[in-house]
Amino acid sequence: MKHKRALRAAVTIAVTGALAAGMTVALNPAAAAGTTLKAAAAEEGRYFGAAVATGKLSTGAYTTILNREFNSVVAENEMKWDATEPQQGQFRYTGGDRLVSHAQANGMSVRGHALLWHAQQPGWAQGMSGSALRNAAINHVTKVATYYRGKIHSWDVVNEAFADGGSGARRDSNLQRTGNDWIEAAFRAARAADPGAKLCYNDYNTDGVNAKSTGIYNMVRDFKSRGVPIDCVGFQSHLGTSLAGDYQANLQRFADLGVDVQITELDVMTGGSQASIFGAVTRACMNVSRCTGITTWGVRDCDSWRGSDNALLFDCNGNKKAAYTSVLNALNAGPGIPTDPPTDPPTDPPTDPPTDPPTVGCSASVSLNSWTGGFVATVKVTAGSAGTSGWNVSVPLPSGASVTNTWSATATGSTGTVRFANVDYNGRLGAGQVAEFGFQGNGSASGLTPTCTAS
Ligand code: 9MR
Repeated sequence: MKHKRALRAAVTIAVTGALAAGMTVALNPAAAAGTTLKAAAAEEGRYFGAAVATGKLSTGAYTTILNREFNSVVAENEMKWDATEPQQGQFRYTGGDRLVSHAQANGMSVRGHALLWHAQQPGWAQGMSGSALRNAAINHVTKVATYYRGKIHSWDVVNEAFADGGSGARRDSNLQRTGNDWIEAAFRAARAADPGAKLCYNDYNTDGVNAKSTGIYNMVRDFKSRGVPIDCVGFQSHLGTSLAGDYQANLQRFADLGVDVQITELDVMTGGSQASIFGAVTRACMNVSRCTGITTWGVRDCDSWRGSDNALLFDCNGNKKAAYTSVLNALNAGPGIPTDPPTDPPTDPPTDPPTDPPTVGCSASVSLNSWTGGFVATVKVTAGSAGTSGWNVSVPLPSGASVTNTWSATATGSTGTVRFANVDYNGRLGAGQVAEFGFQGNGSASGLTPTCTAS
């Protein structure tokens, strides 16, 4: 992966500010592009998955695409509570087993979906309440997670437990009425049953920073602070004709809590923006190092629960749509924010004694990840020989571009020349030391030329 990143066709614009005049533009050669979704995702250490209705595994046209393009599967319905425990205490794993065997035979990982949910409960559970329901629910988690122990990459332990709208509160349900701690009880039971599986909370309408996603964010933060075992958050991403501008920032804030994030049920309303929305979601995942994979909720348009929305990457004849190409290109473009340390060649000290006076100040270089309508810039600040006690980086933005979000620096202004000052933990740098900050924006920001001033 490092090799690929080092070779990636990224344009790095390195501009020295106070250190020297001039600009270096380094263009790296392109790495071999993945020609399937799974190959392109794998080159970035991610999986690319599909929800599967196991009844379709015997349809050749369907399975051909599934096996060629995807390296992760999730059961569209077969591992849900009504399917796996149709009568209390009587478990049925036929559908789930069929999917697991297909996955194992074809080198695919399996997402488990879903241990507890207010919907698709068996009739016997729908009629229960109180401690009887709580005990039955936890028993269900234990039994199913134990049965599939060692075979599941990530489990949706709890699905859709938060309310829509502005409350940010839990959804009312028979499970919720057993007590607010039902979710953590489920996660603890799942961990005990299958310690190797990543344990996820999964929900929809969480495609940006909003009341619902913030309610979930607060729960995850609370779980992490109290040691409740949670490893990941699934963002279903059943999308319409537009995408929240802070989709990536929302993923990132969860990742910053110390959990992985996954796009778990992606599908997008058909229309002019379908391909670009698919691409933007994929780029967002690539740009968040803890975004470990993407799953589309079905394979071909006609397999989708959304029917006439034609919401997937393949048409009903199995042809690749424009949305497919958009996703593949975004996977091949890789992350805009490298997670590995920079691989710049070491600079050897000069053999002759330097004739110039020692350099002071600082320099700044930008690496840019752009897409239609937006960008993420990562800025590296390098201290000169005198070190810094603080720094300021000025970045003139092209007209139409604006900064919407900044990390590890404080921004003054959002359009025109934006000034970024160090925050308290990254201003003091020794000679040659590096600090990194970033910002995200709307519009196009190609050709940024930052200037660094040290104090
Ligand atoms: O795709 C699933 C469809 O076949 C079922 O009829 C439906 C029943 O609730 O569930 C669909 O999958 C849902 C998933 O389990 C949870 N998130 C929303 C999905 C689409 O409704």
